[in-house]
Amino acid sequence: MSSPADAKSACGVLREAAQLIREDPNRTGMLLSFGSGGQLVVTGDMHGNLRNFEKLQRFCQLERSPARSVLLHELIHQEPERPGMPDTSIDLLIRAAEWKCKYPDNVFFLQSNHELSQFLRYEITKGGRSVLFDFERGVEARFGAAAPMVMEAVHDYLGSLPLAAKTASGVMIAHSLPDPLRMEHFDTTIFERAARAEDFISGGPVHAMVWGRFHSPADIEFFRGKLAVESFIVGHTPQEMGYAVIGNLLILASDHAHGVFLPLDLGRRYSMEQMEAAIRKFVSVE
Ligand SMILES: [Mn+2]
Repeated sequence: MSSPADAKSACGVLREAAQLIREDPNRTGMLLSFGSGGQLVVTGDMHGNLRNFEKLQRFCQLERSPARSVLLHELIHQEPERPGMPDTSIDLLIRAAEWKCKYPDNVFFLQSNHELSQFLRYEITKGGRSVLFDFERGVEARFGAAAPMVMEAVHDYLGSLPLAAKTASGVMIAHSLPDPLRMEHFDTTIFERAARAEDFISGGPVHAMVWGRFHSPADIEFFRGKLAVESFIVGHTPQEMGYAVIGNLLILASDHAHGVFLPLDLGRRYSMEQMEAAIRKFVSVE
């Protein structure tokens, strides 16, 4: 268990990160925008994977790469190694928040369904396991009596997250896309305005955008036209081999040994083939 001083410093970084995220100069409403300079390193779901996170930090070398940015999502809710083991993904969340505080102009985050569920306290069950309960149990294991205070700071962070990012070259990055049946009436004004309470719950655009699954190339074409973008990069759908390409949608996974990430040069346009060729495996990083 960590000391009360650790709990205090954890709360400090989570709250500072939340404030930086809310006041991000790259942000309008729920959308982050990236210009045409430098590189953006895009990841898929992380789910508490500290090993891949540390590799990402070594690859990014933000201490000497001011023109490189990195975009992360779905940091929390880890599959325990064995049934009954605690979920320790709070450690990754705090480490990532520290990275943001140290490099506020280079580290960015997006909302995801697991983080939104934790924020709303809507339980998700995975193979009969209550993931919110397991996460909170992990925070208790780490911080003991100070756990409720840490959970409040986690809550502040989770409520601060933007929904998507867009590059000047027309790539939209989000945790997922709305379910095909929700695409037609999806409220695209969410990308220009602040979110309201009803946007986060079922039927609202924040909820829809992080929970959708099963997109056909035709669905992706429809949504691409609706948002006037070239292509999408998402996470959310597990990818055993690290990634998948469906039409103009690239799905990345960063939460396991075959996980990947994608360094995108913001000054150039990519075909889907070029994007696929630029994918890096975590195993290739020392
Ligand atoms: Mn997800």
